[in-house]
Amino acid sequence: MEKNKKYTLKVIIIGDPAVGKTSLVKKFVSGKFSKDYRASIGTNIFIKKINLENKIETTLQLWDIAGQEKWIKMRRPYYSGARGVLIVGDLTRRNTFEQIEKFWVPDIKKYCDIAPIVLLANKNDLENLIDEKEIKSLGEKINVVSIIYTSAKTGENVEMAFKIISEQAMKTYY
Ligand code: G3D
Ligand code: MG
Repeated sequence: MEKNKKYTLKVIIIGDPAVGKTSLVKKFVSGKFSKDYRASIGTNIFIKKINLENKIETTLQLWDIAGQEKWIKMRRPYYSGARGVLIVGDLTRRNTFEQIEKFWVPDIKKYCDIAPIVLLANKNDLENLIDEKEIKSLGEKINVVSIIYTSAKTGENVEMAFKIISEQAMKTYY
């Protein structure tokens, strides 16, 4: 960790279609973002400057899948170099949490094993159909650093979610 160096943190956001990945990213970067569409790998990359507690100038690079989540052919460049992973489930659809364990975590293990994971239980503004204990036990099983209930609609905990994954991602430099 060097004081004068500028850091770029690549953070990827994954999860089943329509869980709210793009909405969360857009809520967080609101207005100040520059968007970079990379058709070749089917992703949007959003950039935002952030201030972490250590005061080191840091650029957050958020990778969001643009298109069909499970289909993305270019998995390696998507995952490669990620220092943090946000996995999103939809509190109104149990299946989206089941898929985290069955599909998304094996993918992470394959391509970016060491990156810290934060689990987001999104759409907390709607009726919550999944028991808190189940989500907690999923989080323990897949070894997440944190579980956060969010709403991209109301903005609940959105800042906090990105702050936590950024702090965790920064630790991978230590
Ligand atoms: P994705 O990027 O994971 O595929 P999107 O998901 O961000 O495109 O969101 C899918 C739909 O869910 C969108 O609805 C979006 O507005 C809605 N959504 C996302 N997050 C929340 C949330 O926290 N609360 C509620 N109530 N809705 C949310 P539409 O109708 O535009 O397709
Ligand atoms: Mg999307």
